[in-house]
Amino acid sequence: MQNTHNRERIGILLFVVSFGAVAGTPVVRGQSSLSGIAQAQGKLDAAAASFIAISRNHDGDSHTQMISGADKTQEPGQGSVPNAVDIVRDPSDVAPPVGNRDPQIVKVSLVAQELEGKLDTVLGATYEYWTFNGKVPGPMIRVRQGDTVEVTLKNEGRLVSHSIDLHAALGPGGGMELTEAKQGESRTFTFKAIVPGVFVYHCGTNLAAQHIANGMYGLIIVEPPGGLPHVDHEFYVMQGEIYTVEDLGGQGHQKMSLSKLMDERPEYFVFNGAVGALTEQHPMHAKVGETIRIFFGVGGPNLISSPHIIGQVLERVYNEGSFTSPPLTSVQTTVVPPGGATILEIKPQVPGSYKLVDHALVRVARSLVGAIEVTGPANRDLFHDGPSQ
Ligand SMILES: [Cu+2]
Repeated sequence: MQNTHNRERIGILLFVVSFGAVAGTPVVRGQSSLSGIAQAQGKLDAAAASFIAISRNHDGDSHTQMISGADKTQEPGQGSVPNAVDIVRDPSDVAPPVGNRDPQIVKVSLVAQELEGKLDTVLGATYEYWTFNGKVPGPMIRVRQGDTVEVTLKNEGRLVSHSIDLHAALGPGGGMELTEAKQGESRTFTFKAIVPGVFVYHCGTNLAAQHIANGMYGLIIVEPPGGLPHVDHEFYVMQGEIYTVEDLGGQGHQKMSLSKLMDERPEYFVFNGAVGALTEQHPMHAKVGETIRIFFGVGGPNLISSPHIIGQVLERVYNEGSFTSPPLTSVQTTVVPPGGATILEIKPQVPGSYKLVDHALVRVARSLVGAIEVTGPANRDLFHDGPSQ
């Protein structure tokens, strides 16, 4: 009952805070920070700015803490697990392009690891992540159409079996049965990557949704012959859901809630595994006029994403991760299902901070936001304050 009550309260407060900030009227504690951030991010529309401000203000406190009803007298970090590790995958940690080469044998080594990781470094929240190679998402695998891919999964976990199902592998389970490894075991299987595209891989061990929610997902890119067109920057972003017993904004170790997982009701939505992963920790950087490619996947496990970059129109979208269909052009917001992926391409012409969001915007308040920081000369012809002359 208490949880239900808190959730209702969060919903009501979120509505009040966001509506108040949009309307520019004084609302609750944090309004000054809301306004400050809205001004600093002047290129954001007001609604988006308010949501982002809710997600995290920058005075070292967190607005989510207040709206979740947590004890405001607690210091950030109190109750944290001392040996928690950073599980965030830097979005610039992209596998190198395949380029123009003939098919070959590619060997991929993955290690299943169960780690106490940092969920929210400001609040000191931690979570027991299950990972491929210690980061969320797992490493990007990048091969050429026609390559023979030998995948070895070693299970270094101490709790449960793990496996890998690659959506690029054509055979029962996508390799899941062939790689199911108990604690301490290592399993290998081989497949031929005959279909090009951007594919999700994930742990398939029962309960697969639990393994995925805990962080066991990644992308495998199967490039067509000749490779992909050159761009100036490539990034790797995946969206996930985290289901904790405690409401959003808790401190210390956060236990997983299987009942919330079954109800498809996450407390956190995250890019690359943790709160602030693509803002405070690893914002993406580019210069005006440079081309940016984001490999974007949804681990999920449950909910559809509607990726959008505030202040940009996506120049190209490789819809559903397909390389055999021509990319869509001039797209405002696209859609990516759980277990699906896409490529988002932009070329910003105006300097500033652009926010990658899921346009189900309340998820920004549940920490789902990334930053693309673009530097360079102003472009008054395209965008400026004040009247036209
Ligand atoms: Cu697993």
